[in-house]
Amino acid sequence: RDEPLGPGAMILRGFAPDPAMVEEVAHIAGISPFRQMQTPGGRTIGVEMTNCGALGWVSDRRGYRYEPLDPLTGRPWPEMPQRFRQLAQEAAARAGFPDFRPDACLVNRYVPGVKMGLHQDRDEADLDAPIVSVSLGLPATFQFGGPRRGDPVAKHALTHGDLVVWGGPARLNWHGILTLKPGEHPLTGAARINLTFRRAR
Ligand code: MD5
Ligand code: FE
Repeated sequence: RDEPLGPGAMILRGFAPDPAMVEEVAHIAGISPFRQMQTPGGRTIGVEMTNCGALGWVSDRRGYRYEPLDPLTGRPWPEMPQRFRQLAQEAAARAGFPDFRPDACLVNRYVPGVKMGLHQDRDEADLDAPIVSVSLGLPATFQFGGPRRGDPVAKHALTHGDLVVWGGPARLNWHGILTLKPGEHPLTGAARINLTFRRAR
């Protein structure tokens, strides 16, 4: 089930299919609701986002950054569930990154028609730490490029329970998610949820 994507990147297919994952997300969203954020340029991000853990990724007119408080509630982000932390650590170790201690988990919610354009994840202080991503609910097509913006991109399907680890030479690769197609999933309804575990500082 381990499927190398390239140097530093590996898909662990069906690694996290437990319905409890989706229940944890509902609990998190009950404390810090999903919301659409603004870009520094004043556009609205289509993907709805929330976070759990000590730090959460936020975007607004002032820029992209990690914050200890949810700007919507003024309170700390919900705690990172123990099973999330453990899963991310286990997957990272399996992909060759022992001792991964995520302090941030960005939770993305895609509904049909929503996409995430090609970008790099470089707001984290420690780029030696990998990013672990978990896909739940509806399937999506993931675009995986190289370290330069114009590098060719490969496409990979990510379905419920798939986990991906990105680190080392793949850590700054360009990537995105194509427009989500309509559908219904028994656990998430008409949505795809993606968790990304990060070491932000
Ligand atoms: C998603 N999320 O499915 C994706 C999965 C994000 C984001 O891109 O920033 O929230 S994470 C994919 C990822 C992370 C770090 C590096 C690479 C891919 N990569 O090198 O391709 O919502
Ligand atoms: Fe990303």
